[in-house]
Amino acid sequence: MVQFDNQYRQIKIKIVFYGPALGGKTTCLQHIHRVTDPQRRTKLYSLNTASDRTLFFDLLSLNLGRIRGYRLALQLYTVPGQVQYNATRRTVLAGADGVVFVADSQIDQREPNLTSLQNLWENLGANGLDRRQVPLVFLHNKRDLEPIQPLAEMEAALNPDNLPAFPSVAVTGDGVLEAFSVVGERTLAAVADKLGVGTNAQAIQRLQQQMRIALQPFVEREDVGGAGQDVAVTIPSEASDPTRPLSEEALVGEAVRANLAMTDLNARLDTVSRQLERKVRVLANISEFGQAVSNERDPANVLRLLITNTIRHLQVQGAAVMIIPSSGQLREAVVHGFKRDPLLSTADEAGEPVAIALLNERQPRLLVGEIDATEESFQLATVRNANFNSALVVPLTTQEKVVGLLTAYGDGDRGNLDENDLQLANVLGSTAAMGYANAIAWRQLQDFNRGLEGQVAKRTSELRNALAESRRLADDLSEKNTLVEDAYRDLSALDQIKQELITRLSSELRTPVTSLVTAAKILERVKDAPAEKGERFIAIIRDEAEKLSEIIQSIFQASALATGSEGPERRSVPAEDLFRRVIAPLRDLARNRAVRLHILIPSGLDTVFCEAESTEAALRAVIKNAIEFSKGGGEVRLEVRRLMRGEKPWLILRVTDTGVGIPEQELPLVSEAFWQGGNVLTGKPRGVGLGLAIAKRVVEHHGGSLSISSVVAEGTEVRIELPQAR
Ligand SMILES: Nc1nc2c(ncn2[C@@H]2O[C@H](COP(=O)(O)OP(=O)(O)OP(=O)(O)O)[C@@H](O)[C@H]2O)c(=O)[nH]1
Ligand SMILES: [Mg+2]
Repeated sequence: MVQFDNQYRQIKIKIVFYGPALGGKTTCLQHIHRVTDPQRRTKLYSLNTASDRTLFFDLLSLNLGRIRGYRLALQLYTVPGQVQYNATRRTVLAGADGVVFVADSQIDQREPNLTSLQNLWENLGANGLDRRQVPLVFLHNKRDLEPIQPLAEMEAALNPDNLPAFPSVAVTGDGVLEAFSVVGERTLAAVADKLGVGTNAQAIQRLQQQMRIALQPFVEREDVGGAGQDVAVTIPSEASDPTRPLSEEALVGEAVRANLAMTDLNARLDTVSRQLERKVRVLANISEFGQAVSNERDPANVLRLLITNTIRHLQVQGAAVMIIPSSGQLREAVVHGFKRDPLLSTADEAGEPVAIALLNERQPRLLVGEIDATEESFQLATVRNANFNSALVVPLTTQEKVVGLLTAYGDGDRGNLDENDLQLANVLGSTAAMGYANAIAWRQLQDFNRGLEGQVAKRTSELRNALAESRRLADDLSEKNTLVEDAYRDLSALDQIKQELITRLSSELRTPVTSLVTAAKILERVKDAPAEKGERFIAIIRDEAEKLSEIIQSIFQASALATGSEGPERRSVPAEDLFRRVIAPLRDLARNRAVRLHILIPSGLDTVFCEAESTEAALRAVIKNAIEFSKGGGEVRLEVRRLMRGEKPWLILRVTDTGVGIPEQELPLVSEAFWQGGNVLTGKPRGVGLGLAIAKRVVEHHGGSLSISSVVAEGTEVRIELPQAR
């Protein structure tokens, strides 16, 4: 009779190994225990006598996984075969869902086999079980011994209904699993309806498949249904009168029940210790997970760690980690068990993904139970439509900020996710959320640092460039400064020259103009005076006017030379004519000043290629200067000679005087415009001081040179060298 244990969410199916004493029942269970996956079975509980004869029963519980959220446990019992333990046999047989009859093949066991089978029918009846309803298979055991009954004989005696039967050798295990598989499958099929899978052939097959997996020898695998299972046994209570002394049979029954209860307790302890072991393992894994997550620098890896740990610890078939990127729209980052998360890909009535509504709740939630007409039911229906049975959602929150959502889905075989699973997922989720935020912050810090380094490098190079530029500007500035200073100096010099020019011009011009005006006034007044007196004044007027014209011409010449404007065209002038024209106007001046004039000009000088007028004026100015600065009775010499320099003829002129001479320190200034030796002269200076300066310019203009040497109080020599040809 299938037992539902709601407290522990277990379904227990009972299969009893029945048969004569020493037939090999316990040996069969030992074999099954040996070859099944340790993760799927409990210990083998045996209550034996000292000689290993079963006193009460043997019990082995096998875990077949989950069905409808219940753990399915296949419980294998043996009964004591010895005749005297009938009460015990009956108690153990109570609620059996399937039976394996272990017959002893030895010849001498013919009778005990039949007696035991008869006893089985009786005890089934006594427990209210219909022998035609309870699946039964036969094991003809000890086929390795001699002498044994032929199989056909045994079949004829024990199995007239031709139920499944197997020859076996329990000590080696031959035939045992085959028989057990068949009774297991038949039992599962018989109780399928009670298990809630109805007569659905596929569901039954899956159950049977589960059983085959449970029996698969020595296959180690992950614990898929939670380790260990309870071996709770419901003990049928016998109505008893506490005042009446117990019969022997009742006493045995009580003892069996007490032992069953003890075994049950042991099995539970076993389960609890397994669960504890599992919890410790999970805790260790979680701490390992926490460490891995906190060391992780890549946010994507944190999410991957979260999903693998969720699948591993929750034993779920589907899971997803969704995140809210900076764009704000929730999206899957990692998925397992499907292409798209069902809660994200299904929209609710408002047209929004179901996952968004769950995210906004900011609470871990279980989606499990029955579908009714509520909103939650819509979420559950989404889960069921995706072929899962239950689900959980955990918002990933760090520092009050939701960064994403973790979902996990369990299918029908896994059984419903529960509060424990939710708690575990929450721990994983919050740990991962923290690690995720850390990894992102670390990455931002990296980016920021990189940006900072780049900026520093950029600024440094900008500064370096600016520094170089400012240095260049400073150099430029100092160069310009020098230019400005030079220009300023030139300008001040020019300004000084200008001032001097104005002063000299006004004083130089004042004299002839005053003389002119005075002479003119006198002339006016003496209109009637004798004619010779008038002529004298007219002569004065003419002289002064000439001087004035000379001064003005000098100024023009100086200005022309200063501005570099072109003079008249050059031409070949006969040298002798040139000197004659230079000297002629000076003879009177020399005579008037009582200065002797010595002119030494050789014949055959040929021509000079020059601007006749300016050259004449220049030479005249030099000689005139010499005359004017000579004392009365002094002498001015002009010597001209011809000199060949290479192919080219040159004229060399020396003008010497016996004048006041020029102090050495003033010599360099002599040929500058406006310098005039007046300050060393006693008496009024003559001319505007342009004479020598203009002469020097004119000579240089013609490719020649003018130099001066002088001794104070002895005299001055001016030397002019002038190329004759072009
Ligand atoms: N040679 C041989 N010996 C077997 C075989 N099966 C069991 N035995 C032996 O038979 C003896 C009894 O086996 P158990 O398994 O204790 O028999 P049981 O049916 O549990 O007996 P009770 O508990 O007294 O009812 C043991 O010594 C086993 O080793 C078999 O197939 N061949
Ligand atoms: Mg036994």
